[in-house]
Amino acid sequence: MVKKKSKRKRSSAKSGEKGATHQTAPSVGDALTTNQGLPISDNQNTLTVGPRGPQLLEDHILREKITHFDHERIPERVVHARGYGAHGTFEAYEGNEELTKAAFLQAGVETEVFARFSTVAGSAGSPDVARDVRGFATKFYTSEGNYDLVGNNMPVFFIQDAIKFPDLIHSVKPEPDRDFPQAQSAHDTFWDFVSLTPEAVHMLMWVMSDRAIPRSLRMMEGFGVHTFRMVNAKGKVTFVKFHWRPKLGTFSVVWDEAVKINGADPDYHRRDLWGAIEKGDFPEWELSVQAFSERKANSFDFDVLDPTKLVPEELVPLRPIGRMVLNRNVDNFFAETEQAAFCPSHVVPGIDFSNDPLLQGRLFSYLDTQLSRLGSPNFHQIPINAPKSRSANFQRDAHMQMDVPKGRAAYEPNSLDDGSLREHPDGFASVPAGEEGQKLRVRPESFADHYTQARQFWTSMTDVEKRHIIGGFGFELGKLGVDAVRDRMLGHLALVDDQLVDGVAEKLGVSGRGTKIKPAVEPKDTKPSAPLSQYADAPHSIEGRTIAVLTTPGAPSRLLAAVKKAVEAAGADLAIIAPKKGPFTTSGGKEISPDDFLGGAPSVLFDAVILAPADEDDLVGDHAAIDWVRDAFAHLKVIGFTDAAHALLEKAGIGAEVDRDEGLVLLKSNGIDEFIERAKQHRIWAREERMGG
Ligand code: HDE
Repeated sequence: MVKKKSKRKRSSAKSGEKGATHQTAPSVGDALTTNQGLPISDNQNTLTVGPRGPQLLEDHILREKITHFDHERIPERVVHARGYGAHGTFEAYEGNEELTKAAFLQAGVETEVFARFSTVAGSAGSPDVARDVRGFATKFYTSEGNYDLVGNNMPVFFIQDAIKFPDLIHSVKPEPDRDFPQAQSAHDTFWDFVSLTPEAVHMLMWVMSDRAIPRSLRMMEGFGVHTFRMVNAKGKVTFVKFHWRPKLGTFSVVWDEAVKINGADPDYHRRDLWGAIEKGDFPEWELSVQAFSERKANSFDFDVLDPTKLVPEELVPLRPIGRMVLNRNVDNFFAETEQAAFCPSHVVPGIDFSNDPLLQGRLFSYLDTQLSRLGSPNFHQIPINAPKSRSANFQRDAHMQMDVPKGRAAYEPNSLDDGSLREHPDGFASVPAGEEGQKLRVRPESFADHYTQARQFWTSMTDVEKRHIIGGFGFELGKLGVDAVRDRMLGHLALVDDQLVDGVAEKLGVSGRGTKIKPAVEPKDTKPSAPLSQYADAPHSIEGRTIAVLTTPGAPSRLLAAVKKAVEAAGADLAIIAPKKGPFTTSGGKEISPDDFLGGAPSVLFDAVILAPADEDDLVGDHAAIDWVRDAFAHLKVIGFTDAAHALLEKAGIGAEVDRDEGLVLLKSNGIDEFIERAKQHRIWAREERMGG
């Protein structure tokens, strides 16, 4: 009796089984059913007239299955189509009550969250490491309703007014006559548009920097971009800018690596995020705000309502308000990540908007897009979008209504049913900001300086970052077919910095500084701002990274064990790569299975590498192995090697580098610690300079 009960419970908990508790056919216990609950006797064959005859329209089981399949896809997001998400928790720090009355930001409150990271331009199937802005959207399921912080990994944007957004996106998406290139801004229409839109120049500096090719979604910053308002219990209003800082630091891959990763593993970022969460290595970010009064904002020489400007941290430092840990992968990508609907208009009491014209446009756009993408104003009932707090009103009906509201009255006020559903004094109330003026279509003059902050970004970069920005512009402008567009763009860069424009012109092999552009406002020189640089003060760590050992059957077992211990102690993972995927025996006689094989796991997939062949003749005749080593070197990785790897280094053309490159570390008695220490530098930047990169 007891047994029977528990069996029933188990089967009704199976995923995909709807209404299992009502099933009354014990004889067909685990049977597949139609969507109507009809047990299916044959899921292999269509209903036909005789074994070789035509199919019958009557086959409602086939038709239901195929119809459902035919409608499986929903429209992908018009931007940010390629994305990956995970669940987690947000915990608020102490001391935020002075800033905001938002319940989820009060000391110690824990709130469930769902975060989705994305690229902007590519379609849902595009590669992860395309050069692009990354979306960083977080849904907080607070006790006062859902709050969505829908940001990016860069603190500014291309345009100042929402009315330009369709033009911007049409320019970056595949060109409409030929439908290419996919997931790339390296084409004429994008650069045509931005070169005619000087307000884009600051953002272009960010997009051509390494920020646009992150090492991992776990190693990206996030920004709310716009200025928002916070309101405390006494009604005091403060302007805020949101910042997410990753615990692992902000790191990127190098461009040639990005290009190759996209072929070797187009899912590089999602695999990395999913894998880290699966093994309990939970990604973490701290949320901070820059908080300032309207009076202070008026003292800045830029406008805080202009989304192409940031507030340098020297003017307003970051104030940490909480931290987010992502600790659970989705059970079903479509149901959760794909159907997640973020809207900047989803706010809670204590958080409000500013007049940033880009934000104001977004407040309209996201709700509208959900209606077209998810097909119904009831999208808030889909589990991933449903608030975890109470939600109750008299909105009714529409496509795919999941609720079954009771009662006779669907209006407020009413006295027939329970008429207690009324507005509440503690509910959301907009900041009573005084607004007055003429109706007009005009860009504020305070938005007119398009180059000062672009120049500040440039002067805040390390030499390495400057080199990479020049490389980014060089690559993209080099792809253009229309010289006039290229020259116009060079003209903008000339207003940012001479070294920048000369560096890009040199990459392109053109002389001069492009078409002369007259700025609306002459750019000013400002002090550099250290936090704008990724690498000026990067953490010294290999936490969350993967180190690969390339070895062969008969691999040195003691070395493998010591390396594994050291790598794991530093918070990283070790991957063993061998010529073939099958198991092999180490020098100690132990049978091990490699994590991957040479042809399937190029060195671009790893952060630092070790060459440890069993014998010095091993791998020297293997082109894949030689490419593996050459790429690791060219991508500035730290390379540990054993004596037996000398021949392989020679074959890869880097034997002579051993004496002058600090990233080539011989693994002898203390070599492993040295290897780990060097790998913590992320890359050997001096090598790039030496190689003229
Ligand atoms: Fe978005 N944006 N956006 N955007 N955006 C969308 O909404 C839009 C902008 C951002 O993971 C769309 O649900 C307009 C800035 C993220 O699901 C759409 C304007 C920032 C995501 C839309 C902007 C963002 C989106 C497409 C200019 C950084 C992905 C699908 C006024 C602060 C959210 C969707 C997710 C998605 C419109 C500019 C971030 C069409 C009109 C600035 C992270 O509604």
